[in-house]
Parts: sequence; structure tokens; C-alpha cells
Amino acid sequence: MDKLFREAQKYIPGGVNSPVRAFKAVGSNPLFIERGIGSKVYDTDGCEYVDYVLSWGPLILGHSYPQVIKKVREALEKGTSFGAPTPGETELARMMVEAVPGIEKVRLVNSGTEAAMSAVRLSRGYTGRDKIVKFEGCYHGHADYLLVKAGSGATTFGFPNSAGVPQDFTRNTILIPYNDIIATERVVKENHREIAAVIIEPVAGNMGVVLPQDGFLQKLREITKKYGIVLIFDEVITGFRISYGGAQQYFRVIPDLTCLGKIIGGGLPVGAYGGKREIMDYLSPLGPVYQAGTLSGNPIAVAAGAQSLKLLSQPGVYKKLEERTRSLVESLRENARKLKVDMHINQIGSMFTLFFSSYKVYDYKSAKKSNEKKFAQYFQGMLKKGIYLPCSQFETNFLSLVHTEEDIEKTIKANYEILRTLK
Ligand code: KE4
Repeated sequence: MDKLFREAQKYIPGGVNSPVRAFKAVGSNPLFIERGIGSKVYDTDGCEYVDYVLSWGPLILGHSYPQVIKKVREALEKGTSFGAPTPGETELARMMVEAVPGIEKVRLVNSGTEAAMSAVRLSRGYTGRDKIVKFEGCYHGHADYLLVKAGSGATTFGFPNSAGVPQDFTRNTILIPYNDIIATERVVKENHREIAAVIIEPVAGNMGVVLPQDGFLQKLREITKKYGIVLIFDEVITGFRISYGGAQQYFRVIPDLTCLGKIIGGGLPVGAYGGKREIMDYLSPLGPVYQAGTLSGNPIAVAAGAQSLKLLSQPGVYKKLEERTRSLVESLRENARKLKVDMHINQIGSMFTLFFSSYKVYDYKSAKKSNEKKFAQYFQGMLKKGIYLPCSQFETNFLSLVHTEEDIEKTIKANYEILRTLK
């Protein structure tokens, strides 16, 4: 695979099309993946791995799920793109409107980044205000004014802000520590006349998994409603992940706008943003806020997404996912207790992160206290035992509906053996 990486680096910056894939944080060349089936991926040397990356979240049904592939094949037979409305887009939009409490209308785009930047522009157009509030460690894609103390790769590489973003572009972005409701109330009170939107990951997944503290989301909803500020839930990770209605259904806090991605495309490029009809109707061609996309609502991607949501809407799916993830995490906690390894695991639904830290992790600062060197050793040890984890401490592990008992047992056993070497 080193040959493949050298070849890739000749033509692609860093040899990767997204920085976090480069394995920089774990000190080796990345795997090149040949194929995926079920809960497994196979690298180009034919080695098999139990996959907890699942393409960074989309593959909640696992790789190459038969009914999804079948629908994609059927769609392909009819062509790949028309640049015109298709019935399939309406079907996927209807499913999201019916599933997600805060969505009355929705617009399809091609990525989570597009969803977040469009939701911010719409909020600014709707309110006539310029400022936005984001939280340290949250990642909402790579739009300039959102790359401020962002999470995910921006944290992994240690530059929470990006080069190339003029100071002027971020002067309207106010940054607050995650879970800090006092700071949030103070900032909103002082600036409410200028704040268009507050954007947040209702469960953070880009500093590793960080849960909202009790009452935080409810309070956020209260103060944004009080001042006519648009509350945007970035549910690109949590949407259709922690429940069929996402975090807003799980925590019963309804935002004004919601960003979606990952799972709604079933592994193909889809993003979406939706919310209250009166806000969404500000969008062109009805209203003055412009947003567009050549491949938005692409029929192949929409076919994969719609079939995925159909399968996820079956009763008991999320209960089963949560129970299996909880039982895996309990066993991993038990291993760390037995071996007296400093570790905190945050888990909700079928997403979790192991922090190599003796501290509880509830925001960006506490997440950064984690021992990244130990994480890298753990990652490499697990990889050697055929377990493929996200290659950064500040990402999320995902379980799929098709991870088997055998996968789970293998993971627990490998975890014990590697933790023992980390003491
Ligand atoms: P994309 O533009 O990568 O489709 O979505 C951006 C995005 C927006 N909002 C949230 C909450 C997200 O997690 C993401 C993207 N997530 C990262 C992984 N944490 C994508 C992986 C990558 O950058 O390669």
C-alpha cells in the first residue's frame, strides 16, 4: 500500500481527498480500501477489518447493503443526472419532513458543508442580521466563517482555524465553549440585535463524542426564541443516527433549521437543510436567498438515501443499535477498569468515543486533555488486530445494524490485549 500512497501523493495533496484520512494523527501511511461488505472493509492487500468508521457515519446499514445496492442499480438503469426535478427527490424530502420534528420543508444539496453554509446564509437573509454563534470544537464543514476553533480535522491537525480565511470573514462569528450556558446567555443578551443564528451539533461528534449537559439544549432553545434568533441544529452526524428523528426527537428540543447529511445519502453524496416553512420559503426561487447546485437531488444518491431511511424506519431499529452499542461500551469500560487505564468513554445511540484521559470530557478544552500519543498507539494496535477505528482522537466510532456478536467479541478482546500494552 505504500506504493499506492506514494502514487496518490504525486497527484493529490497529501495523497487524500479529505485531510483526516491521511492517518497523520496516528503516525503511519493510510490504508487503501479495496471494498466493503457488511461490517467489514478489506484493504488492497486483502486484509479484513471490522469497520467502526463506516465512512465517518453514513453507513449505519453497513457496506453494500443488498436492498440499497438494488435500488441504486435500478436508478442507474434510468440514467445518472437530469438537472430537473424527479419524483425520487420528493419522496426523500417527504421522508425527512415526516421523520424530523423541526422540518416542514427541506432543500437537498451535496454535502454537510453545503447544508451548514446554506442554513447560515438563509438565517442571515431571514433575520437581516449578520452575526452567528458557534461552539468550540463543533465542526460544520469548511465554509470560511465556520472554520473557527472547528472540530474534526481542524482539531486533529491542531490548527483550529484555517489559513486562507481573511480575518474579515470571521469577525461575524462568535465562539462559545460547548455546554457553557452562562457564556451563551451573556453573549446572546449582549449581541442579540446582531445575531442571525446559533449553530450547534446537538451532540458533538467532532471533538470526539461530547454530550449536551442536562438542560443545555432546552436553555439554548429558550434564549434563541426570546430574541428571534434562528437555532440551527447541525445533525449531519446525529440525524437518523441516534433516533429516526435525530437528536431533536431524542432530546425533544426543536430547532428552527436542521442540517442533515451522511446517512440520508446511504453512502452517496447528499446533504440537506430544512426547517420552518416561513424560513425555508425565503429561498430562491420563492424568496431572496440564493442557493443552487448542479447535482443537488441526484437521482442515484436519492435512491440510496430513500431506501436507507425506509429500512431505518422499521420498529425497533434504534433500540437494537443503542443496546448493542451500550453493551460494547460497558465491556470496554470494564477492560479499562480492570487494567487501571485512564479512559473515559462518551456514548449515545450507536456513536461513541474512547478518550485516553482521566477527566470527564464535556467540551473542547477537556477533550484536548486526552493523551493523543496513547490514542495513536491504541489505534495502531487495534488495526493490527483487524479493528479499523477513526484515525483521530477527535472523531466518532459508529456501530452499524450489521455488526455481529462475533465482531463485538473480537473488538472487546483486542481492546483488552492492546490496553494491557498501554499501561
Ligand atoms: P461534509 O461536507 O464533510 O459532507 O460534512 C461536513 C460536516 C458538517 N457537520 C458535521 C456535524 C460533520 O460531522 C461534518 C463532517 N464530518 C467529518 C467527520 N467528523 C467528515 C469527515 C471528513 O472531513 O473527511
